[in-house]
Amino acid sequence: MKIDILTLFPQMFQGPFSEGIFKRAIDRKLVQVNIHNIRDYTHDRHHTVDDYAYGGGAGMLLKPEPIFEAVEKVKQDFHLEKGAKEPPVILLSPQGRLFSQQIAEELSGCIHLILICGRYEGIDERVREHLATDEVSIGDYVLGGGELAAMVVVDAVARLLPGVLGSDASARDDSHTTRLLEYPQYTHPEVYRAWAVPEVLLSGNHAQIDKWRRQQAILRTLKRRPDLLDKAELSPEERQLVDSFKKAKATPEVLK
Ligand code: 6GU
Repeated sequence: MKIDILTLFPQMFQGPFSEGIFKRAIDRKLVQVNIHNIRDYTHDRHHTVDDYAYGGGAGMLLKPEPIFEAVEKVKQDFHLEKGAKEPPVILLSPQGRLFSQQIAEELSGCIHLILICGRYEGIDERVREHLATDEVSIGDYVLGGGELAAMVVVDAVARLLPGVLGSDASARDDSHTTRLLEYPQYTHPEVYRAWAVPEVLLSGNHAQIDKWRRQQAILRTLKRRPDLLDKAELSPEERQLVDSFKKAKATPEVLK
């Protein structure tokens, strides 16, 4: 997968892509990330990327021309290489659709992504209307710009690509892929400061362990993110268990 990111702050991307699984994925050419400085696509002497809003109001807006030209350039370069179809052009902004594991999975099927990081007080509406094919937000809070959001999106997408993680099982069993939160996990030592690992995990009985983990995942989701359970794939018995807990006004002991 090739990912082109348009930003006014290319330096911000130095860290995340040079460490850990990301660096390995890039080194192994499973993903190629190119950072483009929007300022490089200006033509005036002062390299102007922003300007006042028509109609007045505080704050500067990102101008459309450098952004259109940057997107057109990276599309053209890729097409010359591959003869590929139009890639998604994703504007990162607090007004976008809320990013989720489902969107990450959807995007992980693309061979080329173009991400535009918004900045300042906003962006000329024509970018949104005539250039971006999608607009994504990572949550209901306001960041200084789309850069950190772009890193979040790229991280979530890249780890779904074949071969990026050590084992495909680790991605498949994640919280949110199964639509349940993860069950509690323990490693050595067996007793730490008098806190023992749950006995069932030491039993060697894998059917029991699987059952316990599944139950813990459901209970934890019910306690922390009951909204997720509506969409989770539960067996009829599990669904009944959840419904009975939900109906009970008193908090069951297991949920405390
Ligand atoms: Cl994508 N951009 C900005 N500026 N703020 C955000 C966001 C994006 N997602 C959540 N907050």
